[in-house]
Amino acid sequence: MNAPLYSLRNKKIWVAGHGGLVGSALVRALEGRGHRVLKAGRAVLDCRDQAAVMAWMQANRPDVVIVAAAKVGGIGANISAPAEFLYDNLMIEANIIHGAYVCGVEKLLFLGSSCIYPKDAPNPITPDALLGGALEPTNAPYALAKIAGIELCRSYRRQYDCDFIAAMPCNVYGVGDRFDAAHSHVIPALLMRAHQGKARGERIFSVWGSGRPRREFIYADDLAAALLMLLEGYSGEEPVNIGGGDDITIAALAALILQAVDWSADIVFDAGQPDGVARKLLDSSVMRGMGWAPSTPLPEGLRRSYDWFCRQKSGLS
Ligand code: GFB
Repeated sequence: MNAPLYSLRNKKIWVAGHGGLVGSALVRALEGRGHRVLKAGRAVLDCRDQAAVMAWMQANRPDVVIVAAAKVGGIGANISAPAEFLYDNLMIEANIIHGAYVCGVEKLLFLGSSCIYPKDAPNPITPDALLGGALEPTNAPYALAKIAGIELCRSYRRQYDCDFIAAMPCNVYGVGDRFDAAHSHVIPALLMRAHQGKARGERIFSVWGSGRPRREFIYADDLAAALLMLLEGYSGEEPVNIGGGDDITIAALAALILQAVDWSADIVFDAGQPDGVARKLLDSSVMRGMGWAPSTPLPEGLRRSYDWFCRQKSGLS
């Protein structure tokens, strides 16, 4: 193996947002490799508060920062709270990225989302599609905040030579996800709804929208492995796409969810709910070129996520 561009060995690594879906997967990956991880829960540090972020960073002096802290949610959450999706994310990323510059952080990785790309971008989507057209309206505030984060990384790199990079994952799911019928992303929302429908002995599985949109998914631990590879092997101003490699329709996903939950029901589409963007398959050739590939097939990832959800519900973990 080639020597890494940047080694994480003996570095103090702050995972901002360590309790979230991606943050907790990063902590598992980093601690599994023996790295020292700094954590600051929400009760300790509100990342929207510039003075608090600066004081915490100056006191703790991380060498490496991963910006996994964000206000996130599914299509319903984005539609119902556009102000927070824009404001919270702008504040979090501006405070942490500027703080990293002031504190002389050696390497910073900012996490965005595939929804930064125009809604009509040709698939698979390459980073040069950025800002080439109108955004998907259901998540434009979130997307604009994430585009600002990419531009912050790029600008501090250009002006101050900071080694700040940005990664754009597709839809993430897995252990540690937020299960909430109205606000979650599609996988936790449907797993939860199927779980409840089965428990109540129902025969109808209600799924939002037409079932025709296609989505690309990545298991959180596969994403964490890719992110560590990027930290050690990538330095550049272009955001790096990270996707599972193929996409499926929401209708096909719903059928997989029924299998994962072992529930026999008829899938009924609720046309009163939004579809969002029709398709957003990423071109992940940079990651593939670095030798990364996801290792968790979707049915397996769904089973693991559902097992975790059931254990949480029964208070076992
Ligand atoms: O996961 P999701 O909310 O995110 O929805 P987006 C994906 C697709 O699943 C949409 C359909 O076509 C939904 O209509 N869907 C079906 C459902 N049933 C459900 C359900 O019960 N709950 C949910 N949530 N969806 C988000 C963005 O877009 O993707 C965020 O809003 C972020 O900003 C995230 O970028 C990755 O892929 O549509």
